[in-house]
Amino acid sequence: AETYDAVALQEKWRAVWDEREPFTADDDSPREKRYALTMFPYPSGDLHMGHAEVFALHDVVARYWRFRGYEVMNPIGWDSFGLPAENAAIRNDEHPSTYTYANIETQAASMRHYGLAFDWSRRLHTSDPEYYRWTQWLFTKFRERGLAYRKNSAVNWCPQDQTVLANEQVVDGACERCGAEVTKRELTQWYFRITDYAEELLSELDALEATWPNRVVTAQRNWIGRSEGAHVSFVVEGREEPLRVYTTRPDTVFGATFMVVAADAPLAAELCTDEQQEALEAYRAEVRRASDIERLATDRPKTGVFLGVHATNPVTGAQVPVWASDYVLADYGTGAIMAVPGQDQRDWEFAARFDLPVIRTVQPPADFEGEAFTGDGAAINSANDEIDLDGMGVAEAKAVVIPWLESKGLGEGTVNYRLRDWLLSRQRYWGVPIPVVHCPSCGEVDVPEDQLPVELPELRGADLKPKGVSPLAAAEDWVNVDCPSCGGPAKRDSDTMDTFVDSSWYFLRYCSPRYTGGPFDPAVTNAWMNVDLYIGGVEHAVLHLLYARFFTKVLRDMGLLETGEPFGAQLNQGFVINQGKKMSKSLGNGVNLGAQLDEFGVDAVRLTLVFAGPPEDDIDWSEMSPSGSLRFLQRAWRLAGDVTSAPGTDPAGGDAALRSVTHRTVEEVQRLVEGHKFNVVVARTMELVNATRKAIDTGAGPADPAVREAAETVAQLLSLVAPYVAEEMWERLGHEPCVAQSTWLDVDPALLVQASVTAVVQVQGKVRARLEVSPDVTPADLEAAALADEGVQRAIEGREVRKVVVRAPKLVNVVV
Ligand code: ANZ
Ligand code: ZN
Repeated sequence: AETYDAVALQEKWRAVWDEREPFTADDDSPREKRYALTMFPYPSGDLHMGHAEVFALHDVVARYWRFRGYEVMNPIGWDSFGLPAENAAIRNDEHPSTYTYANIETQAASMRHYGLAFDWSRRLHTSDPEYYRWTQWLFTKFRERGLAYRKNSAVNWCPQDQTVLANEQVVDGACERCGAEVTKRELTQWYFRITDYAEELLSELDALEATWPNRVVTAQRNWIGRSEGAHVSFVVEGREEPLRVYTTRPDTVFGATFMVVAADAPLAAELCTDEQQEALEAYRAEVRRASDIERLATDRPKTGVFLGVHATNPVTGAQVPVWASDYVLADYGTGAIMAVPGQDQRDWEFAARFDLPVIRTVQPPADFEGEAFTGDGAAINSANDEIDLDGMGVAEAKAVVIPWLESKGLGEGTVNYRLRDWLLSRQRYWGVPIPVVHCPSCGEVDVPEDQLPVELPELRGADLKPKGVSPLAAAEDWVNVDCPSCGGPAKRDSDTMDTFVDSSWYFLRYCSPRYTGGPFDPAVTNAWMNVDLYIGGVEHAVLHLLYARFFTKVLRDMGLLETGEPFGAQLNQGFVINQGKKMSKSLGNGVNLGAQLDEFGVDAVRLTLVFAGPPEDDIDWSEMSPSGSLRFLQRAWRLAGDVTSAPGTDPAGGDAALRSVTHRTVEEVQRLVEGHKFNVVVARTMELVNATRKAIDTGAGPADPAVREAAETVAQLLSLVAPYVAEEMWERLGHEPCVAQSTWLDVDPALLVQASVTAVVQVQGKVRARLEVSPDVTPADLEAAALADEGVQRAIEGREVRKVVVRAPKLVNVVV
């Protein structure tokens, strides 16, 4: 059979696309706008199979919307600052900028080769000064609004990358990027006050439930971690100010037999008696040496030190000792707890270790054999002269005790969030300089707007290896400046920003990428936003997606954006794996994308990835058949060569059965794409190819206008996944390029009704005829048609018909 040359096709059509740029979005178009966004890549190396998958899936949607008549913006850019690129550059003994921009060019060329429907006119790189100028501007605006501030505290420190990390970047006590165990350091750092938006970030997740993956919504809810409880005040001997604690279980206050303060909080030293200061200091030194992994390990024995003071339990009047320990966190709640060992396992273990009393305040079930009982049950030991909780369940006891504490001035109901402020300073070179000058007389001074960007100095030849202090601090010429306020000698802030700051607003910049009056043109951006579909990896469920939502809300409050939620719908693709395992260097099971493309062609690889299964599922490449995909594409392509009617032929009057298949396919594809069932779109396209082939070979014939209609539809459907061969088919069918800009078939509702079904007629259990009948044929009509059939008459051979069983419209059974 006739075949095409995939490589030759690719070269031919890439030249046409490069010249025509068919996917440039028009801001002023009267059409309804749709914004398709794929997470922009880090420029570390060339594209890999994972990129190939996500871009192939994403392209289906972008191209489909275009067919549906929307003005589609489908931009691309690079998240080009940051640790991965910087680390790779240092390993290769290159300047990060050389390495980064070379990789960007490689990836851009691969994307073009891969035939993606990107709008190249909107391309951006976050490491370009004209981009990060606005990242700096945003930082300054956040500072004006009190949303960026500097504070000293114990922070997460990656000893490998020699930089601080945000809480979001610490995964199970290890650095999200390099896997090293994270330790603590006391440092003065910049923070974004994301906690101001905790409630809104949480409550607006409800509306996203319908269109966001469940696991992302859940991960964000857990990360924000809202809990309801109370603040309770304990009087401390010899101290005017009470010790306040945050508790989610104020109902257990009768069982509070000791108190624990975070060892690394200043409060611990404040409360500590002179005699105990030395012991406290020794303990704090020990705590600082431990990593978070050790600190959080549940099987680790509890440690702590007595502070030498007692507090009064406000409901029992008992004198309870105050301790310091590292199992209480300095930056959560008030940094101090009332310990209730009867109901809290951590407190139980602490009490056991230091021999402190336990009073149960919830009755465990008779068969309970554990230590602390954390379940629901009747309150016990929980009464004094004024209040009696005994017998109440947890919820009821809470509802009674909170107003009582409030009426006595002993506490108040409150809401708490696990979410912490976002630590954004990084002690690394390859990032956005923080636009602040430190002046001995004026303090922290913003670099004025007209002096932005503060450009990152090149420092060619300098040692950029991480040393715990940003390499910028050693760049004397750069770091020493005149104070923008008083003109005196001052120093630039030498830290750079977390890369996640760069990616928190890039989707806004895409809307007006060359705008010079601000980070984006509000009018244009508001016309494009929200992003209608955001496709990317689930690893960003908390970090990037939470930060981007935060930025969007702040920009809305600044009056620059109308929307407070950036991403309408979201899809997380699965992984491409090999032989059941994640691809990795150590396993040697990596699949090289370039080699696959060379062997099977772009179209076949893309089709394979989309057809593999639901987009959320992992794809095991070893189970895929790109050569099978290529054979199918050849089959589809041959249809175009067989059609003999002229382009523009009116399909009305063509073969009704084939037309019905074509129209039903197009109608169903609408629902399939919107429902992200891209693999089924491919399956339906395959069915349409089969139906068309059958019509050409054994049915209406190649001249029938319905055959042209079907073949043209195949070309359009295929262009969603296999753009090169689709373009070639379109040309062979006598059309001008590009198929992606052609008009999608207008579905005729009259053709959606199935025109006919096949009824099988059996005589004595043997099939003797197949009749094409209307789906609504009456049993009587079907029986008459069956008995009138020649083949059936021959089988009856004049014998007497004893019985006719009719199951309209599919089956007739004749018994003689
Ligand atoms: C007494 C109590 C009794 C508690 C009980 C729990 C069970 P969430 O739900 O995460 O908000 N806590 C408060 N501040 C803390 C801190 N800085 N570091 C470590 N633990 C802290 O957890 C709130 C509960 O965690 C609080 O309620 C407190 O212990 C503890 F049967 O208070 B609870
Ligand atoms: Zn000054």
